[in-house]
Amino acid sequence: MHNTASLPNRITLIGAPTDIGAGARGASMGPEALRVADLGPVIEAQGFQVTDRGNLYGPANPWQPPVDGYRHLDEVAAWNRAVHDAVHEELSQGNLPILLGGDHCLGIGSISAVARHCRAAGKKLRVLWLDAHADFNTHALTPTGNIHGMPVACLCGYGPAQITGLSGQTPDIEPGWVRQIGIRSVDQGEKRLVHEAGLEVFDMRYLDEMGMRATMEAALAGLDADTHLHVSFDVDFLDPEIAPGVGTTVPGGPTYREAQLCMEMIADTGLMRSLDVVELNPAFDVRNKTAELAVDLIESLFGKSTLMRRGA
Ligand SMILES: [Mn+2]
Repeated sequence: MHNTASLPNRITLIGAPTDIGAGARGASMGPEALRVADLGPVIEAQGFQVTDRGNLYGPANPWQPPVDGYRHLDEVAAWNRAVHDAVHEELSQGNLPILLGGDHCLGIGSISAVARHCRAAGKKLRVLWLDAHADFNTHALTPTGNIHGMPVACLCGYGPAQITGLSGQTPDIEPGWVRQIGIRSVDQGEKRLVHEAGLEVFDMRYLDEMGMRATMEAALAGLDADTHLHVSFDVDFLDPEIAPGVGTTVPGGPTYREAQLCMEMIADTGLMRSLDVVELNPAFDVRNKTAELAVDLIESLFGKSTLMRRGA
């Protein structure tokens, strides 16, 4: 199946330059690093019309300790409201938004907007969460209070009022709509909640045993023309050997070839309608190579195939 022709022709880049939910500073420089690595032109070269609407604006990072298990909750909420509105606006116009993070707490704003859009349009939603971490912590479980470890929980209704139900309904999404891929670091209490909620997790053990192809076949099973596929790409999904420019590296992630296959199989569905690219941290990068790798993989998400295929 090679259906990329059915992707919307108009792509919008939305920068959200903040590290408000992270445990290290620097993801705020992510959007610019992706632009420097030529993200817009690379997608344009594949025949899409790309509009960069610049960066959203939000509160500075006060770098405070957690309060009641949350760091910077008010600031996180403000950033996510801004992201929600921007992403929802683009979807309403029929455009395919790419959120340039920023840390992964911004997935709350982005995916709540997608959920709201899908609810109104009567579309099914499938969320692919490419990440080293499950991001399913709560204030009671979190060892750090960093909200970038909580977005999936918040979207599924486990979180404070300011950052749950942004879509106009709590929970914003059902755990059964999510497929997590590449997971290899989950906190103890978080593990229990992941099982309780019934999240479908394809962890690195699964990937090792089954391979990327079978993993993606399982993660993409059951999609149809009425499904909106959202990809939330945390750059720490990738093995740190190839992607050092992230705040929370975990060894043992997908290789370059495995990551390419993952992206190509998503592209083959022709169903991706929104994308987050988060946690890129230029402060830890080496000559912008992680940003360049992310752009290379995004190019595959938009249909570049390394193999010559009939009709492609
Ligand atoms: Mn993440």
